[in-house]
Amino acid sequence: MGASIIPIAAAVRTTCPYCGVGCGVKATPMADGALIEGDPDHMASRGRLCVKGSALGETLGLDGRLLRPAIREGGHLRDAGWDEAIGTVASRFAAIIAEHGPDAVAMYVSGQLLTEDYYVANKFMKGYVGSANIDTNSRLCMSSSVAGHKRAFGEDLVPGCYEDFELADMIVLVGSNTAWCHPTLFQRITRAKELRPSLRIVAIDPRRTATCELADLHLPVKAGTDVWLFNGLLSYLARHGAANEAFVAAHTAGLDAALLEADGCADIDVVARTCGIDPRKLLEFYEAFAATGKVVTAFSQGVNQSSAGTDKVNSIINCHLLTGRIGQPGMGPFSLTGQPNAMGGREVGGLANMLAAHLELDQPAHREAVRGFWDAPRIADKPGLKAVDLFRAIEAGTVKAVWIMATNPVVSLPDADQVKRALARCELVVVSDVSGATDTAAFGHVLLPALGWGEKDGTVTNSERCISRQRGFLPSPGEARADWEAICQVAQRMGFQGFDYEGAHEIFDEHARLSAWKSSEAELARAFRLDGLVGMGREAYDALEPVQWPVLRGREGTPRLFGDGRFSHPGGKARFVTTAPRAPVHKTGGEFPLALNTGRLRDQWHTMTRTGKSPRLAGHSPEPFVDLHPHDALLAGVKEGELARVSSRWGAVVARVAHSGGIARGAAFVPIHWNGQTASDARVGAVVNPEVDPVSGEPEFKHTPVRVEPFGVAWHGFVLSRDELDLEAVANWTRVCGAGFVRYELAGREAVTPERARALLRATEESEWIEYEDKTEGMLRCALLVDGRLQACLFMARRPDLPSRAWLGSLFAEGVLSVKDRATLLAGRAPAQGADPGPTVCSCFGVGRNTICKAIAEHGLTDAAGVTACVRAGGNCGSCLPEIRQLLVVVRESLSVAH
Ligand SMILES: Nc1nc2c(c(=O)[nH]1)N[C@H]1C(S)=C(S)[C@@H](COP(=O)(O)OP(=O)(O)OC[C@H]3O[C@@H](n4cnc5c(=O)[nH]c(N)nc54)[C@H](O)[C@@H]3O)O[C@H]1N2
Ligand SMILES: Nc1nc2c(c(=O)[nH]1)N[C@H]1C(S)=C(S)[C@@H](COP(=O)(O)OP(=O)(O)OC[C@H]3O[C@@H](n4cnc5c(=O)[nH]c(N)nc54)[C@H](O)[C@@H]3O)O[C@H]1N2
Ligand code: SF4
Ligand SMILES: [Mo]
Repeated sequence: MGASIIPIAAAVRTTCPYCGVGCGVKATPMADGALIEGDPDHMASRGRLCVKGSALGETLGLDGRLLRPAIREGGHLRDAGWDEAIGTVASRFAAIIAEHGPDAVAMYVSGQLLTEDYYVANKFMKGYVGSANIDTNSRLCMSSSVAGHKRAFGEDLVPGCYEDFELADMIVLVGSNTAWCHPTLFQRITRAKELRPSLRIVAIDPRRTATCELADLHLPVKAGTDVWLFNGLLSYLARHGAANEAFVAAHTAGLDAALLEADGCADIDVVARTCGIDPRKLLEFYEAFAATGKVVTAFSQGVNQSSAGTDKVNSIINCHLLTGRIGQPGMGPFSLTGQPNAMGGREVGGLANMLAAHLELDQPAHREAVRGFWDAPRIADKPGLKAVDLFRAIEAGTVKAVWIMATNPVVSLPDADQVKRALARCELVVVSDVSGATDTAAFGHVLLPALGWGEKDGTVTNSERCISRQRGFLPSPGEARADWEAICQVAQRMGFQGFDYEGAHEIFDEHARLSAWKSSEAELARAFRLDGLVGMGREAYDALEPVQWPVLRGREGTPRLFGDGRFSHPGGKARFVTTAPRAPVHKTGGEFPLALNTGRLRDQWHTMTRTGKSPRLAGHSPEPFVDLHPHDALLAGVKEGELARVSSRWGAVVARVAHSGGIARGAAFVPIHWNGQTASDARVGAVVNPEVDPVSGEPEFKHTPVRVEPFGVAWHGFVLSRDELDLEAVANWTRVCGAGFVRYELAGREAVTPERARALLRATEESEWIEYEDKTEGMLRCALLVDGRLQACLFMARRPDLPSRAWLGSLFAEGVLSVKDRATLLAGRAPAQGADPGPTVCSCFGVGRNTICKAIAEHGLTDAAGVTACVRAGGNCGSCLPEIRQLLVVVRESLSVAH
């Protein structure tokens, strides 16, 4: 979609750069972009793409891209050549290391790097600089699962594969909004349930999310209480004859202690009360789990991002070990990875407490093996600083230089204002990014332009251990280079050997060889092995088909692990981990009565540097919001549709109050995507507490005590404008892109006069200005036309009930406005306009909520297929189908009330 129809080159098979499902993409370069389709031959997705994947073509433009290296001097950035930029990084790193030792420098990298980038970053830091001060945003994401797997299995291994979701008789989704965050996998689950309605789905999430629409049972667990719930389950299973005694005896250790602890949760009523769940529903879940052999328990950030995250993971795995439900088709614990290459990062040892190729930093034999393989001058011999501690050390001045690559910590770390303070103090901040204007780049002393998706080449590994190629299909823009090249050049300039690769294929080959290195020695045995991928030249690498590791012989992959009951701990047994339940560290109450939960929206990716470029994606949730229970809103004195300030001990944001109906009393939810570039006050990381899990170091992103209060303003408004505007002087703004315009939502205290409006919209003598002002109503509406075309318009009023942005937005696609359109421009409605379509539900076809509800009511539609047939919504990528199902319920309920 979006591109012209004449291909200029053959289609290239690649992998989506967003979530850990790792869908295959077929990209056909076009004169003005690329045609993006699903790859029917990719095992992870079989042709499916969600709305973010299908909108990739809209994100490839070069606007906003960082295209040449830059160096900050006297507070100002100036262009620099690569040679100078590399020289600066290398010499300053070397000088700091010489004076203060290797631990005075650090890298902070990302699960969005390719495996090859990640591999050299890790080799550079741990083998050559000689410090393990390299951590990654996976610390914020998967580290609790990594730690949980290691404790249970002896190695960081995800046992199952996506097919298991189709083979299961029950799928338990814990702390995972799968419908929005792993959409094509969710579609596979949906399809499996359509074919086999007996497939039971349980969702365990404090919010009623779109995922819950598919669930037979939703347990609205109180945030942070999952360990009680799963300890209760373990105890129930043991007491009701559900244990697989033969499996437990032959293949596990540690049950007695774990069970002794779990028996503390034997009373279902007590657990139900602690977790805030109806005891009958809890029992229903326990009974179903006990009675069903094929169970997959999939979990994500509601589990990982907790000060008890690692225990949550192990409390889940314990239940699978007790029942022996692991390693066989249709069953097992399943950690859903977030980023496209979260898994690849774990393979190369991107975390500060790992080595490489699943070898351990704290084992001298492992260290010596890796050092020997790299022929490195030294090897880090103690764990480095984990993300949150790393930025504390930067603020304290013990770490003096940091190289940040493919992540935006000023937005995504907890206590994010602390990150600003740290970077402002740091002697040398190097930022490698595709985007020039990020909150983090604003602190960079050296900016290095990276090749982005569609330009770079390498591999990624998805949630089911499937390694697949990302292939370039676009020319390298400006002077951008692959991240691995930038690292290798700095390494070489610092005099390090072993960084002269011909291409990504050589790095991959080294990575594969390291996985096999000395693996026959008992002390160095590990399951992560790529022996079969060793020795691929460029051609074979370029042709590599998706394959699941371990790859031992030939190109044969391994869909499942542990089928033989052998685990990676010495002795081959899995371990039960004793998990004592504990509540989140910071309690709600007093000044901060609500528990703030943060997470994702369907159509945005993290800090929006890429999805933010797509008008199609912007329509679904155009503004930051705080979702509250109406009762809490009442207590806080805030109203739906108005602005509220959400504050904690650490910081504050401003967001519009919403009542999704899916949130419990005592809780609040704010999405994570807005940042300093897209809103004046909506960087929610600033509010989030910096508490971490003691084992994994993963932050408690899902639970911060907050207060909500009215954010008083004198007026609300919006501006649509072809050009970006400077609205900083206005009290509060947020921004999204539209098709041919930028949309600003505004609110302020000081009234805007028509003169001020003219200045804000940049009216000139030549342009045409129309305005309507009603001072008694506090209303101002104006439009700026240039050569008869709409250039910008501004609408403001005392209350936030302003005209729909949809019709006004559509005028930017027009040339000279018709007389009729001009006449009703300031009414904000089309001359003969039907109803307002409402907020976008189906982003592919731009179908709004009101249109869908109307169709359901008028045509008596009863299922999503009927809605698609009637108004097209849901007919392309299917990402909106869960919401369409929600609307079917809502409309039917309202109709039955009416009758
Ligand atoms: N659209 C979209 N998709 C994405 C991403 C994106 O930015 N946008 N990012 C990707 C990445 S990196 C990641 S890590 C994944 C994350 O994928 P998910 O983990 O599915 O997403 P989140 O919205 O962070 O949180 C999941 C759910 O956990 C619930 N939760 C909160 N606290 C608790 C708790 O104590 N217990 C339980 N059981 N649940 C709780 C929240 O209410 C939320 O609905 O998504 C990936 N996919
Ligand atoms: N409050 C709260 N905070 C959270 C979370 C939460 O649930 N709640 N979730 C956490 C999780 S799970 C995650 S994964 C993080 C994500 O947080 P971040 O990693 O900070 O988010 P992104 O916006 O994905 O940042 C990626 C950056 O890399 C750039 N980039 C893209 N491609 C490339 C490339 O090829 N090379 C280089 N060098 N740069 C590139 C992008 O422009 C962007 O600036 O957020 C975490 N923060
Ligand atoms: S589900 Fe969507 S975001 Fe995730 S990999 Fe597939 S297309 Fe990309
Ligand atoms: Mo993540």
